[in-house]
Amino acid sequence: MTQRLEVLIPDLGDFDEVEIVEVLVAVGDTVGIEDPLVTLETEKAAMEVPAPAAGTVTEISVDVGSMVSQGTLVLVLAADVGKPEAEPEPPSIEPAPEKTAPPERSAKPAPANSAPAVPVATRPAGLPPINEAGFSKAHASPSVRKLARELGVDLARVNGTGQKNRVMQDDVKAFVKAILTGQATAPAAALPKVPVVDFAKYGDIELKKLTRIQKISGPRLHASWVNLPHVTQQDEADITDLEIRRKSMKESAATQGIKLTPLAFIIKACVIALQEFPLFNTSLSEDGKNLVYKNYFHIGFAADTPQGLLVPVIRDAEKKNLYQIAGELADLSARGRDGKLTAEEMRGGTFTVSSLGGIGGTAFTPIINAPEVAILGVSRSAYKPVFQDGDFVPRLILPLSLSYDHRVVDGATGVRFTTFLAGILGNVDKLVDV
Ligand code: CAO
Repeated sequence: MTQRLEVLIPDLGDFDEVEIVEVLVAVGDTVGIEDPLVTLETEKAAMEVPAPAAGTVTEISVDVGSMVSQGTLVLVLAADVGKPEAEPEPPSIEPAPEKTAPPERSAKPAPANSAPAVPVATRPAGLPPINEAGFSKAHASPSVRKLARELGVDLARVNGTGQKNRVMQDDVKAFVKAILTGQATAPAAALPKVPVVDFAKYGDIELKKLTRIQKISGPRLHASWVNLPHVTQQDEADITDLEIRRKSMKESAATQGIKLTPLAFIIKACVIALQEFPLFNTSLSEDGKNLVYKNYFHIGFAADTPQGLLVPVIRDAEKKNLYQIAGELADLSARGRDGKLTAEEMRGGTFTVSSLGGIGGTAFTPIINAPEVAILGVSRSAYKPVFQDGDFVPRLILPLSLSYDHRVVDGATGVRFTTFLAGILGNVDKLVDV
């Protein structure tokens, strides 16, 4: 049985009017209780409005860019009734994963229907610090979040015993007890801090705000760097023949409005290599006990935009030919530069390519787009003398830098992958035919 449920913007505390920066659902989507519906952004923080009940979205009344205030209708749910989830709670606003400012938001008394931010006053010794991004993503009700805040517990580290692994009050208490009684060890201590320097003491300075994208991508890059043991395998591919073929195809591609750059060939080659080495298209499960093999190839590519680094995703790249891939590359990167990509167009990637070849460089260490397990970095191709049949001949050499998660891929497999990839790039017929 369903019931019409209007989801309204709750009390915004310090703010009268805020902007909707993301609409995370579409009409027809099924949502679970507390699934995020929209993201709001204030000068201080991004916040999500979660679903107050499980159900199906039947109407959406806001768009990206809409200014909203308390009581504005966000959307209408056909809410499932009759099978209530554990611990029903009133609607609340949760800080969005990428931004954290709960202590600031708690400057005023928390509104009745929002999850109040509670400063950590009594963190028991030995508890690891809270990772805000993980905390806000954890599956728990506002009252459990409040308890975790009070106790200084990082919800992301607590095993949930509720429905769909929802973290319950008893789970939080058991977590603290286990650490206090020595039954569980606290994870590694916080990272040592870099020194804080008063730069103004040494000369004139100016402050420039990070862009929204920089604020989101910075912590994600950092999380990958500190959580995933990176190894970067350097290699080279001979793309002399590929480049001759690309140039011969460039004009006919241009008549279809397509700019055929080396990157389309590289992405195509990566898909073939991933099909041969599916390990590189996996992710570690959250508990680290399983590998998730994905039978689809959604290839992300790093795009340099005025707002910062974006990673749009080419979906089902294995089903697309070179022209289709090149067309999507151009479309996604142009819209990325204009700030017109949707969040959905940057999700679900299984492997990423970061090409700096249009700019320069000879090698670099790309950071894995976790939870993916590998990323290919590409630098600028250059003619080099290669010894062939007793002579040095000029060949166009493309530098490849493959970073992989060493928990998943070992060194021998890493170099087998780049060797295979270089072979594919060296055999252009394999790329053009498929
Ligand atoms: N070697 C030599 N030349 C290359 C090359 C390579 N590896 N890759 C591209 N080029 C050439 C192209 O052929 C093109 O030349 P022409 O105009 O003469 O044909 C020129 O460089 C510019 O290419 P492009 O940048 O417009 O197109 P692309 O498909 O190579 O790249 C995109 C598209 C979106 C990936 C790129 O614009 C970009 O943003 N790159 C930066 C990615 C980045 O920041 N990565 C780092 C992330 S942190 O790890």
